[in-house]
Amino acid sequence: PAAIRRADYRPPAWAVPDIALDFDLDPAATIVTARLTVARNGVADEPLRLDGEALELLTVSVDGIAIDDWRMEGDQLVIDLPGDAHTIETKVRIAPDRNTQLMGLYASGGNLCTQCEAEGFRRITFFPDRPDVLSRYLVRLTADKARFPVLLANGDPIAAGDAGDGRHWAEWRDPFPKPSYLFALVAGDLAVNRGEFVTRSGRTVQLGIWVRQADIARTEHALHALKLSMAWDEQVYGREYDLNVFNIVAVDDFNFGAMENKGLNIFNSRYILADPDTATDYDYDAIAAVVAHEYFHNWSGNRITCRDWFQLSLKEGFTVYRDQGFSADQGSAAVKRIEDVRGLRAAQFPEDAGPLAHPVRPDSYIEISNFYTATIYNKGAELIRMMATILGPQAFRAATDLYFERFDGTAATCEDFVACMEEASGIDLGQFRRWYSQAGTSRVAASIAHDAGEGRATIRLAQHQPPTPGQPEKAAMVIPLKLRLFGAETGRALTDEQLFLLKDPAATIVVDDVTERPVLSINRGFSAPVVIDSDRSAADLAFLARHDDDPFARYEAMQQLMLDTLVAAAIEGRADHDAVVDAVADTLANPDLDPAFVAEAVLLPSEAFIGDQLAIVDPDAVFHAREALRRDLGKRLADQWRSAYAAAPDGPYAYTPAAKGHRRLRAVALGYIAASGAADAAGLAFSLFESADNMTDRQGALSALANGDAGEREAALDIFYNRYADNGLVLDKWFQTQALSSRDDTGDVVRQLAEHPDFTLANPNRARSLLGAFGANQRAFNAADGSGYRFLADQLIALDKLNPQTAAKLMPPLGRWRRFDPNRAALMRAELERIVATPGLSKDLFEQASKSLD
Ligand code: HT7
Ligand code: ZN
Repeated sequence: PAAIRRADYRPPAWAVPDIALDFDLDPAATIVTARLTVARNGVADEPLRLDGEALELLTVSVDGIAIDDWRMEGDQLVIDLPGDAHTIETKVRIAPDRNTQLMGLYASGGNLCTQCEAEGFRRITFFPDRPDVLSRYLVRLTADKARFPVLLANGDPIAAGDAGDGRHWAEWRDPFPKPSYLFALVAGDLAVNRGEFVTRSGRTVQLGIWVRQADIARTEHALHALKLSMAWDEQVYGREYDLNVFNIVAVDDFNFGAMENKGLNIFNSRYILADPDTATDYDYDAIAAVVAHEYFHNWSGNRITCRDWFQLSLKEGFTVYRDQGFSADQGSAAVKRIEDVRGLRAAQFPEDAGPLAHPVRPDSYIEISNFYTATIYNKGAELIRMMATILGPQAFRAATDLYFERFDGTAATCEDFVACMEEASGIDLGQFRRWYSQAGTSRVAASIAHDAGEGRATIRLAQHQPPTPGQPEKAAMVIPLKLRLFGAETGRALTDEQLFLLKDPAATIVVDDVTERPVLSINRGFSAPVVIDSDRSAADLAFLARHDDDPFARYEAMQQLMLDTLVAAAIEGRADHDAVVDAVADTLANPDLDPAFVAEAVLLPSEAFIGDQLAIVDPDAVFHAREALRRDLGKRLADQWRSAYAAAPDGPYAYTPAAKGHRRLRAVALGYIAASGAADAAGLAFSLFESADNMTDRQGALSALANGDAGEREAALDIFYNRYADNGLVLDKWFQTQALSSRDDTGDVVRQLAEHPDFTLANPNRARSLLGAFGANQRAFNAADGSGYRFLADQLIALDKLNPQTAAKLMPPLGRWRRFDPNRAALMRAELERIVATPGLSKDLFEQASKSLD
């Protein structure tokens, strides 16, 4: 398959100012009639080209007259048109119930719904399916009234009626011109939880969360989050909602988290449905974040969209930054930052260091669905955060105001966004633009020297840009680093916090009046998404873990201390745990710290992150080093873990920041008690499992049991399964918990679970719960005999036939062969070669697998 290049962008030859769509809905055979008004866009002689995929074309007419001199060029319907403005009508037949890719119009749980981003609209009707063609949509839906009593589309409802023969119809109009990827419809038997929001200018918006009747009681949290999001966007960004209705529909079969279709968001049900019995605190947080994210897209994505898919981070990076700000404002901003950085390191850093590394604004792709990545989303958000840091809050807000005002109603570029940042602040971001074009995670070497006689500290910084595929050489970046010095003897701050912009390959900062040995606190708040290589001793890291006033820097010092200890243990088998044990003990004993922060700070880095620090990953050595430290911490701090476990106040479940923090710390403490090998650990976990009134505690207990081999393990897994057998989202947790287990037999268990009657590749959540979790289980997946690789490749080949997007998203663990020993590397490569050689492979999986072999 051919690559599409950013440099080849050309404006569309034809505009489509208006489209009227008529759907005669039937799961087996839906007829779609599309009437497009088309207008030549300045370029003479260009025929009209309409994208289409898997469509059965029935008729074509131009200006009301049927024609047959159209032609197909690949997947494009090409029509030569004499004039500059015409009306084109096409009629096609599609089969939603055979659509297993879940792109275009498809069936889920007996209902019909759509997913059009990025290129799904072409699977519904012929259209210039590119984000820079903006149209006003008028949509008429007709369907069987008993089977599909609810008919929804974008915009506002304008009319509805009876169509006879047990059928009915509804019309919706969206007054805001939008690209085809934001089109949506839903037809189904759905119940609604309704609400209202009064905007700051006094308009009342009707809100609706649509789910199957049995789930209606689990929609309150999402509705509440939606109202909070609408108010937050008004207060923080001055953005008001613009239609009279805002609907959200939850579906069980969905390739992603959710979709921001104008006025009709469609969600994976896991990001809507919650009650204390079935959803963890993590789920509650994720629901609020995704509801906010999709809502915020109404401005950053819908009112201003992307010129082309290379600009995807324009909407996604900015919107992630916005949803991170929203979540930070709902609870502990420090804990939120820690969670976000942990997520970036788990998903984006490995991407940047591997064969699929790409810039935040890529230069080419084969299949755009493969570029909905942590780099576009999360690193993209870090770029916005760095600009906000460099500009300061007032100039940043002025810049976003300018951006929203200037580009409203248009399809814009990342460059347009950066230019607004520059114009509103007067700050030159010329060098900063490299963050958009250069892939890879920058590294900064940092050291500090102290001349006690002169009272002078000298900080030396040097940046390094590692090579990535297609980018062997790179230029220096501008790296915003927040710095502060602390006195090793007194523990007091020696300087204010300073923002230093590292622009050159190397720089020196001299600080005078430093009268005691300074300890360097650097990249505070994770001000830049880089790796800091510093030679700080264990004692200095422990010092910062105790004294730094920036909570992120404090957490970071603790993590670095743990990481240094674990890397030394994995490489040399040396196990000097004292500094870590002391620092964890101190943190647990500090009454001034928020339990939610403590829970994060005392958690060991993941096996994968430890592996990322090694030249060649030895999964068994990493696992054993980490387990040994966990056991030691569990044993040596036994009393403190027991106190932390018991400290959570009793009482019914409440979703408040304080209660969440206590539950988190309880789960972490339970993990350490279990790791210590205490005789009563399984009993403790089982009794929490049985007595808990909420899923957070219950799942925490189940995970602790799932890692061990006490008799309670099987009992808990059975009870859990039987209790939630008819709740797909909770069953996903049952599969996932077993696939993440640290037991020796996890590979076998996962292979058996793939044969379980409840396992299916047809549902993306279920596929991800087993295969995604297994791919993330470093030791189990990387079994030396290659059984994990073979299993995943078999599953991906089978999944590719049903749902190529989901298969391609689950492939990256197989592409990490360069990071492993020659034996594992050869086994992984053999599976990648087998995938690439599979007849009929999708371009989604082909792109991922072939690039991973290079
Ligand atoms: N903008 C949405 C992306 C999305 C998507 C992409 C590819 C295939 C299916 C998809 N469903 C949703 C989600 C978001 O970032 O808000
Ligand atoms: Zn998004």
